[in-house]
Amino acid sequence: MNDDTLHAIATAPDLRELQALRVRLLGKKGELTEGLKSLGALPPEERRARGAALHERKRAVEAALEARKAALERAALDARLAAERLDLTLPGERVPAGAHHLLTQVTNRLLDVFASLGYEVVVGPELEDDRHNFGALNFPPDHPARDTQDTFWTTDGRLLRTHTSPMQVRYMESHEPPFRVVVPGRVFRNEAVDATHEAQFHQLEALVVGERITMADLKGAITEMATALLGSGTRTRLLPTYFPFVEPGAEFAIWWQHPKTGREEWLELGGCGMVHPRVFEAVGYEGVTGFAFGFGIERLAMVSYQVSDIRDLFRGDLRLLEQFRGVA
Ligand code: FA5
Repeated sequence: MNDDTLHAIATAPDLRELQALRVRLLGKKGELTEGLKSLGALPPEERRARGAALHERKRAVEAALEARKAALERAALDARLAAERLDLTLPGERVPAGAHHLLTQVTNRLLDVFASLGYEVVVGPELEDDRHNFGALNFPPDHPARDTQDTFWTTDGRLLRTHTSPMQVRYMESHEPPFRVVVPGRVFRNEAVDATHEAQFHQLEALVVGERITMADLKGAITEMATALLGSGTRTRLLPTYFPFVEPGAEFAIWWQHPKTGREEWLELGGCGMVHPRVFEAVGYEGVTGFAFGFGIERLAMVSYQVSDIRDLFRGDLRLLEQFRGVA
């Protein structure tokens, strides 16, 4: 045995090799064990010297084995600690949270405004019948006003509502005045789709009925809404126009300063007017007056947030959705 043995121990690559060396040297039939066993056969003077040398050698081998074992175990532990290293200073993984669509945000903002003005929020069916969408709203059969609101029909004669106004009729059929209600919802039209027209979009409708409700109340309600949205001093404008279910009828606009361009301009929002006597007749109301107005939510959202193409609102493109997280 020579220092090659100690070198082999000191450089054993792993615990298995080290154990093999231990067996080869110190096992039952190991080199050193055999050497010690054979001492008995030696003459006494030689035995002492040889015995001392062998024991010395055995201690050296044992110490070398222990040292290498400790080194290999420490290296294994270090490798494991390095592999399992946990950096508690790293930022956590972000769980992406959803957000409301821009249209939902704008709608909720509007509903908050109307709730604060004392309006009840009601919703109605998107699949309507001719009577509620047209007939009771004073669109006679084959009247050209129907052409402005072409829509999709089911084979049983029902249709996808073209505006939220049918909820005026539904609400009045099942409630007694006085009341103020506001109706958000999706509507449909058979339109040639372009940057400002979709085949489905959203409207918000308001209806107020009671004794001696006047056009001044209508103008006041629109101004109150505009003020709540845009601040005090906001001006509103009504321009006469025709809708079969109101008389007089008007389109309304808000004078506002555009939030991005800073330009002051009229923002045309929708239609309004005093509820037509024929509509009251259709629902069996007498001795009351009322006003209604309705407008496109996409239009308000697009102008407010500079969305130039209405189709972008419905594409589900994350770039747009993320841009308008929590804005309204
Ligand atoms: C109506 O729908 C009436 N029901 C409004 C009304 C209510 C009048 C109560 C009187 C009393 P109009 O068809 O103009 O009116 O549509 C109202 C608004 O919906 C428009 O000003 C516009 O902002 C929006 N709109 C209409 N067509 C589309 C479309 N294809 N895509 C997106 N928005 C539209």
